Amino acid sequence: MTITITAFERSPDGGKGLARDTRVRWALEEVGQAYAVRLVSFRAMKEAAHLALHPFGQIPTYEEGDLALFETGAIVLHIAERHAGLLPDGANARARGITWMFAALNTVEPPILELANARLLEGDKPWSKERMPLVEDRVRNRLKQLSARLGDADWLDGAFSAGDLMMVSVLLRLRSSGILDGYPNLSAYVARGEARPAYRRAFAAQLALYTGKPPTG
Ligand code: GTB
Repeated sequence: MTITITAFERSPDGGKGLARDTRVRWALEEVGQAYAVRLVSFRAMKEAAHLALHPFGQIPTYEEGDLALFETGAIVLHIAERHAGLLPDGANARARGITWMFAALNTVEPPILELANARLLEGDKPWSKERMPLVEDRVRNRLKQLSARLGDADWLDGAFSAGDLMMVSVLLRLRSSGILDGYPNLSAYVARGEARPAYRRAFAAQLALYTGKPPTG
């Protein structure tokens, strides 16, 4: 059955892989599932046809036969449950992998998004300079905790899983801030994720859309 996802017709990052379709592409590449991409403009995202797929008018969405999903956590979990390669076989290890997906989305991503918003949307506010250290501290606090848990392991719980896919995707948003550099094991963890052939294919495919050059990954 054909899988179709949606992505930005014009990504604000010009293809740096930060838009959330990248994590869905990565998951599909990890499990070897082909997919089609439908590009959506910012205007079309808020129109009825897209809102029927995504009530909040965002990308990505995921369609497979008569199934339509939104929210990258739900989409990646769906892919991981239907195909081998993203979650271990044992019930407990599987539950732990899913726990890391939730941790990435519910505990680590929120302060990172707060920082991105503080910089991009609120940087010109008179109170921004005073607030910024607080926002950065919240990110550092999470990174310190995550770094302590990861230690010198390659992945968060044994073999690479959907939990790592989601955590690396979330951490990548920090790259331009330089904050990750203070946590060498997390920087190396992100680099390991990016070095995976499936990630490289996913990244190359989205980049090609915005540069017009064919994917090389
Ligand atoms: N919780 C949802 C999920 O995980 O699926 C969040 C989805 C979401 O935020 N989608 C964004 C969107 O559609 C794109 S990814 N935004 C348009 C809108 O809300 O109107 C967020 C994003 C966008 C651009 C960059 N960038 O260019 O750097 C990075 C991240």
